[in-house]
Order: sequence, then structure tokens, then C-alpha cells
Amino acid sequence: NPTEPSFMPKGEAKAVFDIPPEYLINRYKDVGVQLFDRFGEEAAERIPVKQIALPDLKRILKLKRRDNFSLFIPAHRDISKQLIDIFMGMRDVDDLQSMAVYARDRVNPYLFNYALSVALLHRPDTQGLNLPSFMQSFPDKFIDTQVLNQAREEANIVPTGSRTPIEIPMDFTASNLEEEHRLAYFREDVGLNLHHWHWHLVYPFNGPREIVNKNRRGELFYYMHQQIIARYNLERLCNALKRTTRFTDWRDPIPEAYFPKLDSLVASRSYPPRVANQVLRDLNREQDQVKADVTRLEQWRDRIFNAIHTGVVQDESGNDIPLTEFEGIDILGNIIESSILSPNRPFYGDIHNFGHVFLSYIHDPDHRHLESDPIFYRWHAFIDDVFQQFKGTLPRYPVEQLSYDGVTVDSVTVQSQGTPNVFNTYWQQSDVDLSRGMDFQPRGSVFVRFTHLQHQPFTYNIMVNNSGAPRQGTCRIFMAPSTDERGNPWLLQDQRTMFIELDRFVVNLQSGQNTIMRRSDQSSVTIPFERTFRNLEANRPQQEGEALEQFNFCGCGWPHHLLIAKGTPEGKECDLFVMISNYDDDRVDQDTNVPCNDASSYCGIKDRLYPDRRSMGYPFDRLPRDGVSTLQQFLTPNMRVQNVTIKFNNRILRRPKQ
Ligand code: CUO
Repeated sequence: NPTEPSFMPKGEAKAVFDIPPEYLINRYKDVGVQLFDRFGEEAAERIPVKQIALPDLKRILKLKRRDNFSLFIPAHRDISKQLIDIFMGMRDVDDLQSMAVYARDRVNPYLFNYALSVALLHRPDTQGLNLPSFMQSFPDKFIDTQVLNQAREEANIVPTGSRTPIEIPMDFTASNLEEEHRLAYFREDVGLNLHHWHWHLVYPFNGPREIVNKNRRGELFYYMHQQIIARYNLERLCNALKRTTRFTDWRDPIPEAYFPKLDSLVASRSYPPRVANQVLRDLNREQDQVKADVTRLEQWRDRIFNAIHTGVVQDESGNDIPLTEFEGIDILGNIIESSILSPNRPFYGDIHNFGHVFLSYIHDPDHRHLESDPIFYRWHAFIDDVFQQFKGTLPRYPVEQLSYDGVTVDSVTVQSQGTPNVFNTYWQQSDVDLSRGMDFQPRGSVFVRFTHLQHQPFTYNIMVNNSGAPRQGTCRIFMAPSTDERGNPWLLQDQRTMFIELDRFVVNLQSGQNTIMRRSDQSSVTIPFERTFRNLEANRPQQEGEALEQFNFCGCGWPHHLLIAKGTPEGKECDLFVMISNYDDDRVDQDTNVPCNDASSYCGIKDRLYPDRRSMGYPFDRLPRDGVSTLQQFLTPNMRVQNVTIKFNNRILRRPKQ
């Protein structure tokens, strides 16, 4: 499509590329000039495309335009690495643009989008570019087919300006009769899926080493996904469902059925359903060079468990690498995911990625892995359990390490509207523009209106006594359900994996009494709605300079509207945990004053070290010390637990216009 500048839009103004005739693919060669004239009329700007010596794309083009693209397929990985290398290797931005223009009409669109995004994120000379959101480019990955059809119809019939948003019905993949369906609002949340997509863009497991090798990326793979599961489980408990069960019996039928309602606009076909009681099958797909059987997956698993229990892994030359107290989890993350940083991929394999492949091949020859599918969570619950087994082998934190002498947390209050220590949740409707990812004629914005969870803004009010000289601390805020699915009190060894991180920030403590106030929207976990759906909100003016946002990185961050779980109409009881740890043991000396540094808990900070020296998930990442069986017994004076409730109000409010 010669009209869409693929990565340099300036506001709403249309621009066209002046494409060298050699760049047009054959089917456009004859009509190229007319096309250009037709779209050129509307264009405010013509962008010259420099002609460069073009690399051979033959191997990359083995993945056809209409094929689906999955990084979990080794052959696709190799292809994506080649394309990333090509984009990374371009001498300057002009050459890169030229290459991108050339590739765009030839290369598989998902692959193109992925490789170019990775390159733009990592090239030093493209740090200021703005990109359209992935959701805008590929709405079919996120939105129900029926809604897309309606949107297309609206665009065809109704002129721009008079179009009304198409409402996405809530819970579109099944009826409420099916239990698992109660969680659809979470699994199908577009913001959650965008966060996950961006996370994997920022932390690819494959590609040039300098891109993959980011500070503690293996550990963050473990922690970010651990938190997704913890959050999913809390939502499940709010909906009277028990925690998700690990998918461990790989030879047994899978009871969960799944009926995706998404169609691929690229592949022009729908994703097939998985009926109940399907079984994993050995894979042998020549076309994708995938050959693996379940036995192999089991072999990898056994080797990894063996490494965990002996505390050492072997590299490819047979040398022992110890899984140490702090760095072991990072090595293990790279082994299990696996990434190219795994010290021995031939031996420990590629268990997590292949699990996704096996599961998606059951019903989906296009091997997508859907975050909206319950089995996705069951698989990651298994993966998390492997990590937890390792954490179980580590020394427990002793009291001396957990406490902060002279620092006492006297009280914690959450203030929202109404009763203190009550979080209030409800449904909210928001509009996003889909037009970039769909071929509308005439063009212009088409909005869809979707319904998502939301909470009222709140503030933490924390009273801290410091009996010593002024000093700094890290305030860590977590929350977990107060009881298990049967309503019984927890053993901390079980409750600890249920804690979801809400915030982490540095505090300056004066001598004596301190009052710490912190607003919910400052959370180090989340990004604001506007950032999740960048460029998508209704007619938001594009400000100069804002184009300098760093697209990919900035899109990583838990969606703020899902910070708090849904709760229940009666009020779901939770334990709010606050800890002030000694900043001397936490600090990482570096300048973190860079764009998009505000969602570091799950995403880190671009080009920086992870900004907290403690193990991720601290202090709940390990088993409690001997003699401690409950959360209360775990507490040292610098920690405090406040009982809170999450109250859900079943009404739908429109997002206020800003
Ligand atoms: Cu993010 Cu499996 O790694 O979904």
C-alpha cells in the first residue's frame, strides 16, 4: 500500500513515498503511477525514497505473505533474525527507510512488523520514532471478526465525522454457561495482550546477541509471567473459580475447549476451535521444519529438574555452571524460555516455546498462541512451577536481611472514594480507532467501543517511624487474597506466589514520623490507558515532541485499568502488604531519568540495568524462613499488612472525555 508511511507519520497528515519503480512488486508495476497519483492528491507530504543496493530476500520470502508468523517456529525465528539483521545493518535512516519500503510489499506482514519494530527499538539512530500501535496495524489479532465486519460496513456507508463507535459485546468468546468464560474480561483484555506483545518485543529470545542480552532478561521472563499468573489467579478467586491448574499431564486429554472468534485479516481465514479432550500430538511438519515429539519435551523437563536439584547446569562444552543465589534464576530463565543466552540449548532444549507450539498445533495449524485461551495460563502455571521449584532450593531470607533497623511502618491506609481500605471497581467503556489496520474506502477513523475493568483512583497513606538519621528506603507494595479458594487461611508458602505487585518506589525518610502519600496512577507496574492505546484514542492531538516517544518500550507496561483485580459485589478480602527495605541494599547506581521509566517492575528501563538490586518479587520470591507459617509471623517492624477489600460494582461507565 503506497499511501501509508510505515513508520514516519506526521500527525494526521497523509504522506506518500516516492518509490523508485524498481521497488514496485510486479503486480503494481503497471499501475504504480496511477496509484501514486490517486493517493498523492490527498498527501500533504511526499517522502523521497532513496534507491539502494538491495539485499537478496529469497530466504526471507520463504514465509509467504499469507502465512501466519510465529517466533516459536525455529524456521520463522531464523527468518526473522535475518530480516532484523538486514534492518539493523542499514547505514543510516534513509537506507533503512528505503529497505523497509522495499520489503513491505514483499515480506509477510507480521514478520515485517516484528522485525522492523525490533530494529527501530534498538538502532541508535531511530530512538525518536513513533510507530502505530500493533493493535492498530493488526486489529484482527485482538478484535472479534463480527465487529471488524461491522466497522468495515460503517466505514463504507457512513462518512467520516458521522461514524459512531461499534460496540464490542463483552465476553465474546463463549456464553456465561461455561465456567472459564467468567475470566474472559481478563484474558481478552486488549491492553493486557498489548503489554504481553510489547514485552516480548522488548525482550526477544532470538536475534542479534546485543539485542537479546539485556540485564536480567531471563529473570524478568520468569517474574513478569509469574505475575501474570498471580494476577490471573486472583481474578479467578474473585470469580469463584479455583487457581488455574498446572498443565503437567502432557499425555492426558485437555478438558478445556476453546473457541476463538478472531479471524486473521492477513490469512483470510478463521482460527479453528479446540474441542474438549484433545491430546498433544507429536509434531512433524516439514513446511515449518518442526519435528518434535512429546518424549523430547519430557526429556528437556527432566534435565531441567535435574539441574535445579543439583544446583548446576552444564554448558555445551560440558563445564558446570552453578545456579547461584542471585544469578541462577536468570540463567534458568534463559534455559527454560529458551533464549539464545541459554548456555546449552541442544541439551536443555526449548521447553517453554515448544509447549506453546504443541498446544497451538492441536487445534491451530497456524500455531498462534492465544493469551485468551485458558490453556495458555495452564502452560505458564507449569512453567512458573518449575521456577518455583528452583526458588525452593534457595536460602530463606533471615530476619536480619528482611528488617531495616529503626524503621517501623506504623499504619497503612488506602483512600479511595468512600470507605477507607476499600478498592472500588466497575466496568468502563472506551473507544479506540481501528482505521489503520483495515482497508477502508473511503478512509478515516472508525472507532470500536470496548468494555474493560476499571477501578476508582486511590492513594496509599503510609505512616513510617524512623528512629535513626535521615535515610532512604524502597517502599514495596503487594496484595494477595486473604484466603484460599475454599475460604481457608493461607500458609505463607502457598500465599507467597499469590502476591501481585502494585508499586515500588524510593522514599526519603526524615528522623521521626513520616507520612508517605502515593497515588495509584504513579504505580511502577502500570502504564496509563493513553499509552497502552497510543494514537488510538478519539482525535487526540499529536503534540510536537511527543513523537519522540519510544514506541516499543513505552508500550510495555501492565495496563493501568487492570491494576486492581475485579473483586466481588460483597467485597473480596485481601492482604495489602507494605515493606520499607534498606535502600543501601536495593540501589543500582545509574541515571534512570529517561523516557518511559515508569513501568519498570515488569518491563525494566530501556538501556538501563533493572532498577532494583533485589531478586525480583522480593521478599516473596523464596520460601519463608523456618518457623514461619503465616504472613503475620513473617512480618518484621518495617513491614505491615492491612486488610482491604475490593468491591465490584456491576455497572458500565463511559470514559470521561479529556
Ligand atoms: Cu509470554 Cu509464553 O512467554 O507467553
